[in-house]
Amino acid sequence: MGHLHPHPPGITRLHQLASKKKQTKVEEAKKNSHFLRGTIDQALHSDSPGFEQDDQQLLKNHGVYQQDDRDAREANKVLGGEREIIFMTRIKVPGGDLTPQQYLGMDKIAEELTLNRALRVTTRQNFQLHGVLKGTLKEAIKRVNQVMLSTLCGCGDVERNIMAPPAPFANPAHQAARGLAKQLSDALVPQTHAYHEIWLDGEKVDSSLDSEPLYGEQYLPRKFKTGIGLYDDNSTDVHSQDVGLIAILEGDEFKGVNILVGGGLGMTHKMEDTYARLGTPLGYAPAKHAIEVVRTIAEMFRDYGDRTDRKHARLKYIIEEQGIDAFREEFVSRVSFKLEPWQGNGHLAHQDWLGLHEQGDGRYFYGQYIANGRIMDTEVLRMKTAFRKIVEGLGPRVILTPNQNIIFGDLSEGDVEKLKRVVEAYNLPKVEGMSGVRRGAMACPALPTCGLALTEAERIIPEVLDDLEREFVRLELDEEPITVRMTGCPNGCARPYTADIGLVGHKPGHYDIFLGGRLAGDRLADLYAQNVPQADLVLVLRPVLEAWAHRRTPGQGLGDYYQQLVAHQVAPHILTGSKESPTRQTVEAKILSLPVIGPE
Ligand code: SRM
Ligand code: SF4
Repeated sequence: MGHLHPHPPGITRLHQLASKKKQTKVEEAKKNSHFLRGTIDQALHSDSPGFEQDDQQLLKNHGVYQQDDRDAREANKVLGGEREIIFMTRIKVPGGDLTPQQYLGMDKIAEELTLNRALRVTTRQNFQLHGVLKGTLKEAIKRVNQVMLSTLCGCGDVERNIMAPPAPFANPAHQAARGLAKQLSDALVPQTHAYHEIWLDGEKVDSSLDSEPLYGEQYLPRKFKTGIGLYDDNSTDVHSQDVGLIAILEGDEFKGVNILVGGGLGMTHKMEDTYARLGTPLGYAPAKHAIEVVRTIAEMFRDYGDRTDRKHARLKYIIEEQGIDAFREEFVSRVSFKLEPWQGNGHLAHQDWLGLHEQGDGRYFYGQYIANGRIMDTEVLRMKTAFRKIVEGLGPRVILTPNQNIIFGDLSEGDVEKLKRVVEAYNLPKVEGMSGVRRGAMACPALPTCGLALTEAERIIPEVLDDLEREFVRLELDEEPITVRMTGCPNGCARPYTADIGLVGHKPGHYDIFLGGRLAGDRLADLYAQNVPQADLVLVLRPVLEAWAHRRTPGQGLGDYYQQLVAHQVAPHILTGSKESPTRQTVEAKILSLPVIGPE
């Protein structure tokens, strides 16, 4: 650990925090864990319903979260029962790319080994299984590995799943940029034997023989995220990543990457020193150095991240507090190549890739909408069965998208016809006729599985979207492309702070409304209204929606229009002067006081 380079005099470099605080308990747990072993194996084979605190922390690095069914908490309390412990496992899928066999393997695992029989596509192109029981946790992970997938580093203080633009275009440059996700994933995976020993019955290795050249025995100070984007497809939200790589393609060649550092969205209510932040440009590197770029930044995070306070232990705080110049100096001193200036001045665009598209090799891909990424069968929609039929019948390439949807790729014209018939037969949601708000909506799981949720998100968003759709139809805005993202707490798992409308759980039944992000994902939203009851969300949004509908310039998106209001000092914080929930009267008064802003 601590491979710090000596600083030549006169050069600004990063410095370690001069904190006298002790390292956190999680750091202690990692340090004492013998490379992520802890007592996980013993606990797994014991009668205890769950794992001890330290093991719970270590388990995250194995892609496992101990949770409980929060719906059942009250009943269990009243009836004197214990919490019902269940496990979430996160399966890493670099770039979201799956073979048909992998998809079908995951479908079967979900069917046989989870309580809700569902697969969930996450906002980082992974799969999550919810409601795995302790008795079958090992079997679940074993079977995930049998289909050549892994849960290692699904969560925890390591490099998380590497995201990539999901569209499977045949162009070699595009393929190469997407392929980088898998290469990075392989290059940054931990070397410990613990995972194999515990879950795959691998040979027991003396932990003194283990070593982690990149991570060290304490691993990273916190999670670390990398996403690859393209100027014409920023669905991976590169600005919200610790490292965002914008791939520069020229003809058939993947030339290099513009590098953003220090993005991150998590924050905590009432803690102003926690905040969402967009990545800052670091420079440009030729594609052949992309792995070294990410590895070096991970090493710098390892060496300088704050191990005394987990809320402060993200790369974004290093960049914000010590400045990009110091960071760049240090980076340049560590890498083997010359960092070049940022290339070009391209603008990012958003894509959801829903519906049918040509791949460029005579074949097609089809993006299928999934509400909140939840692939399951219900009484009204047998989506999981339909997907199984498609994958069994057509053997397509399968790609999970950063918008929680799925792409079936490599389809011939005949396959497309068959796929369309399955879509019809199972009445799967189609983009034709789908409102903009629904199409661009995402919500995090929140209740009942997420232990950090303050409010509902995934379960309530259908109602919220119904309300919003009615309003958008009334204002003839229903075809507008827009992102609406909802989370059950301020951690930002559905990336609400870069959306046009972000709805963030504040206290049960109440949400903060953020406005002013946009589809491109390159601008942070502002807090517009605080602590709004769910039933009043549309009412509180109405003044801005009405003004946008009637007074915007042609084609101007909601986020852009809102920023115009901000520039004219009409907003921000129309309603945030008071800590109280806004009442109907205050909202109506604001509507009346809102000045007319004409087109620029
Ligand atoms: Fe997240 C924690 C779900 C993407 C920021 N996130 C959690 C946990 C594991 C709750 C916990 O720690 O106990 C949630 C599990 C709930 C459940 O029942 O499934 C959870 N996060 C998710 C997912 C499943 C949301 C989704 O709708 O898909 C996403 C899984 C991604 C993946 O497959 O790896 C997910 N989380 C994100 C993102 C978006 C992204 O990465 O693009 C963010 C914001 C970006 C960032 O990291 O800044 C995000 N999650 C957080 C945070 C805040 C971190 C911080 O810096 O403060 C937490 C809390 C924590 O880590 O302590 C968190
Ligand atoms: Fe849980 Fe909050 Fe993330 Fe939603 S945003 S999944 S409530 S941590």
